[in-house]
Order: sequence, then structure tokens, then C-alpha cells
Amino acid sequence: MLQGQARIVVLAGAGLSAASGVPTFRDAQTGHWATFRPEDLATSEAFMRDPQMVWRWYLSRRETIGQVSPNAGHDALTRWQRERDVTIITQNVDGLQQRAGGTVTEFHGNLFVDLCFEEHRVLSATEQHPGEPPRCVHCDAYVRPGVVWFGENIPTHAMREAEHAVDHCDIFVSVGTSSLVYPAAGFAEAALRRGARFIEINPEETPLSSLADHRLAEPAQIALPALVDALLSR
Ligand code: BV8
Repeated sequence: MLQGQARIVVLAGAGLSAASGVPTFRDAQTGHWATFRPEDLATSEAFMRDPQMVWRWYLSRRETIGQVSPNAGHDALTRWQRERDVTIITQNVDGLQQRAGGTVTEFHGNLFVDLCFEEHRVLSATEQHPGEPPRCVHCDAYVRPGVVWFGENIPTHAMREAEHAVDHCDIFVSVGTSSLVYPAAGFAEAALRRGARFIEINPEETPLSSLADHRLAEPAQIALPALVDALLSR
């Protein structure tokens, strides 16, 4: 099915970065953050209510991710993308697939980008007054992370890229996602409606598992290298 000229879309979730040591959203938060649910912190309401606390949460995640490396799952996706028609849509904000050399559509933004909270434009370090959070030198609003918060729309360019890829794919592969967060979780069904095949790679079941043509109930760092080796060796 995956051989030849098949047009493949891969939707990646936090499970792909788990082997690198990045806690998934479903993992209990550790340490100081253990008392919070990510869905409650990753919102503009939480940021407006307590900018310092939310900013510190993002700083701690930047620090964690700054110390980890892409894993064999990321490397396999990059290898696959170099040899075949593979589009990678990532829900992850950790930048690890790019560090592994892949080209991705960042559907939920990027943790390491700083935005002006009011103007919603990217700010370089020199455009910020230091602080927790820093402030925009142009309008004095708080600086926020360049991620898509719950309740916020997906960036237009990312949505357009993703929808186009899903509309034209032969096979839709979801890897390491709980398939709970929309609109990303809606892509598998959109692909199926168009007659594409659906492969799910996840050690756990998800609400979409019953729709999959094939399920690889394996961790991504094991399943992806094995799958890509098998495909590229023929
Ligand atoms: C929006 C950035 C329009 C922030 C994130 C229906 C339609 C539209 C919207 C909604 C809807 N229903 C509800 C909504 C609202 C909401 C939503 O989906 N809520 C959920 C909780 C029900 N969606 C939104 O708000 C989206 N915006 O729709 O705009 C709109 C506008 C106004 C009002 C309404 C709608 C925006 C969603 C983006 C949120 N931002 N991230 C940040 O990072 O701080 S999403 C965030 O959670 C992550 O980025 C990630 O994408 C997601 C968690 O999902 P996963 O990646 O799947 O990770 P998870 O931990 O859940 O699961 C890990 C999986 O890996 C598990 O299954 C596990 O078994 C597996 N695993 C573990 N280890 C491995 C593994 N798999 C393989 N290998 C391993 N080794």
C-alpha cells in the first residue's frame, strides 16, 4: 500500500517526541506544574489571568526541549520524506522534526517563537524589554509564545497546507497522537471520506483506532524506522 508513488500524509503528535524525553500532553505534568492541566494553561485566558505563571511554564518547556534531541522516529520520517512523496503535519511545537532535517507544517505553532500579544507578530530578542513575560518594545504589550492556544484558530497558512495535503493523499498515517484535539483530529476522517487509507501508529488505542485500515500498536521510535527501512529497501 505504501509502496511506489503513493502520496502520503503523516500527522505527528506528542508521542513521536516522547522517546526524546519530551513529556506528552497526556503524561501527568511533573514538579511545580503537576497541579495544572495543559488544557488549562495553554489558553489566552490563563495567560491574561497570570502572565508570569504561564510564561514561566513555557520557559520551563523551552528549557526541557533545549536539552533533548530528535529520536529515531523523527530521523525515519526525515529519511522517508527525502525518498518518497511524504507530507508531515506536526501538532508538536518542539521543533524536533525540523532539527532532524524534516520539512513540516507546524499546525500548532512553535514553542520557540516570541509574538507580541496584541499585534500577534514575531518579535526578535532586540524588540523586547526583558521581564517575565517580556514586553513588546513597539506597543508595550506582553510577549507570548508562538503556539496556538486552545480556543485560537489554526494559522491560515498551516490550515491551508494541511487541508491541501489531506485532500490529495492516498494514505494518511497518524503517529503518536491521542486524536483528541481538533481540528487536527478531523483529518483522518477527511482522508477516509476521500477514499484514502488510514494507518495509525500508537501503542494505545485512540477514538479513531476503529477507523484505521492498519494499526501498528508500537512506539514510534520502533515502528517508524522498521517501516521506512522496509519501504526504502525494496
Ligand atoms: C480551534 C499548542 C477554532 C499549545 C496545542 C471541534 C472543532 C474545532 C475545535 C474544537 C472542537 N472540539 C473542541 C475544540 C476546541 C479545541 C479542542 O480540540 N479541545 C480538545 C481538548 C477537545 N481545539 C482548539 O481550540 C483548536 N482551535 O479549533 O480553533 C475555534 C476557535 C474558537 C473556539 C472554538 C474553536 C486549537 C487546538 C490547538 C491547541 N494547542 N498545542 C501548547 O503546546 O502549549 S494542542 C496540544 O495538545 C499539543 O500541541 C498536542 O497537539 C495536543 C495533544 O495531543 P497529542 O499530540 O495527541 O498528544 P497527547 O499527549 O494527547 O497524546 C500522546 C499520544 O501519544 C497518546 O495517544 C499516547 O498513547 C501516544 N504515545 C506515547 N508514547 C508514544 C506514543 N505514540 C507513539 N510512540 C510513543 N513512544
